[in-house]
Amino acid sequence: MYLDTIAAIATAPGEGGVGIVRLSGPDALGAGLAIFRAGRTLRRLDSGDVESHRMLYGSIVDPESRAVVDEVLLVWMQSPRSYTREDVVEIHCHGGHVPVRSILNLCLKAGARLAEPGEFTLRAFLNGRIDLSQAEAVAGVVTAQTGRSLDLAISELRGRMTERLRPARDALVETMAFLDAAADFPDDEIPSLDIDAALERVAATLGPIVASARTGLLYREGIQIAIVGRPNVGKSSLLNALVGQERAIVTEIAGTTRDVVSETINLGGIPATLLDTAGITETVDVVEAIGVERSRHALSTSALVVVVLDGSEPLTDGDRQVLALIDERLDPGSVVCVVNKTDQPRSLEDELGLAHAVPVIELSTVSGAGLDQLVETLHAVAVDQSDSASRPALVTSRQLDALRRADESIHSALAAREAGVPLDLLAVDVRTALYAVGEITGEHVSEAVLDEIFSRFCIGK
Ligand SMILES: Nc1nc2c(ncn2[C@@H]2O[C@H](COP(=O)(O)OP(=O)(O)OP(=O)(O)O)[C@@H](O)[C@H]2O)c(=O)[nH]1
Ligand SMILES: [Mg+2]
Repeated sequence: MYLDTIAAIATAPGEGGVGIVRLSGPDALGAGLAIFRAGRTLRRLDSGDVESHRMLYGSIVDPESRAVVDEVLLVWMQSPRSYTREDVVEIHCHGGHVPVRSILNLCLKAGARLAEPGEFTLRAFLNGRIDLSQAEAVAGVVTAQTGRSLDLAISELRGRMTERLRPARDALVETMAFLDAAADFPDDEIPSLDIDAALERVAATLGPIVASARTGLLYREGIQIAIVGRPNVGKSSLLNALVGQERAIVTEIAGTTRDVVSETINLGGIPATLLDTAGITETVDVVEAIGVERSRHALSTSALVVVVLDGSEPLTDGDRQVLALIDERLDPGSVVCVVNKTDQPRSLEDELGLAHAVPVIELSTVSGAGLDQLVETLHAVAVDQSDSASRPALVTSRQLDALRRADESIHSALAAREAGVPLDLLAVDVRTALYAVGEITGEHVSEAVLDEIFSRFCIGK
């Protein structure tokens, strides 16, 4: 347990119905009571007067000036039955910048120290109340961008990932123990272990988790989708139609969009960042040329690309250039083709001459026909890309990285078994896998990684 007591504003900045100042540590109650006066008579309380997990009505009073700062509710949550497992005091005051700030200042004067970002959650982790994947899920709950992300974050908060990893972890620990014993006491009789079966068990547990983690990452961190095409095909109109407001400028002049315009939408629960780009064309205009360069960059860095064609005109050289770019640099699973302006008579050829089959959606940004189908297709392609039909597991990229390493090490161990590699060499892979699994649950994790994780939290969480 830590010896100092921390304090922070737990609610979001700005005005709200209530604001909460939170204290955690051995002196949380002492500091809280130093500035709290109970009831309408402003009676000073001793710690003996206070019951855990019970709301008290009263006021916060500045001990120096005796001025009443705000009318509040105070609750003490006695260790270990609290968020951090330490003594926690929460002061619920009127929401608004001034009361919460003043109360926080009084807490600091009463002996508490301002909390670092994520420090409450860090203490919950270090005191063993939650594991690391749960701590990261707290950040996921706080920063969830769609309702679906929030659902996933909450189930992760209940410790689903650690639970799912347990069979793999147990089998790895068992195998490691066996390998260590075999190395240390080569001549002794040690209980034998079916190593292959144990390794298979690990692989069978990790495989589906890695797959569902990829989908989870999609729901949590979202996907970037570039809208590309030659000038004037209706890229900006498409962005506006998908966003539902006039975000980008639309005119009948080719070359209207000069810079990348981005906007995030909720794509069936996936936070999707749409990039409207400048029409790709050969140009001598300096500004336009920079815009085209940015379009190419967006095209190459986005996970998904929507190529827009104008259905009311035959294919132009400009279209062919764009289609060639698509053909050369992206895997076919990441492209959706849009034939726009279906409210006009069709002049575009049926045969687009793409090297790979890609979904083609006909729509009109003017009438709105076909837009729903595009949204469905984009969602399906995005999920398909992460190649998992199972329920997504919410992970951070750090966790996904550790999962992948564990998975790779196990497959390398299985291959080594098949090749008849000696047992002591196998230990390297097994240890790597065990370590990687421990990085997710927080059993093996360096101080630097912890700092990195918790610094991403807001103060007060
Ligand atoms: N009839 C019809 N016109 C459309 C449709 N979508 C866009 N347009 C028109 O096509 C023209 C170009 O639209 P934009 O959205 O600016 O095209 P863009 O691809 O962003 O063009 P640049 O920014 O120049 O590359 C405008 O006059 C739009 O009104 C559609 O579905 N039907
Ligand atoms: Mg445009």
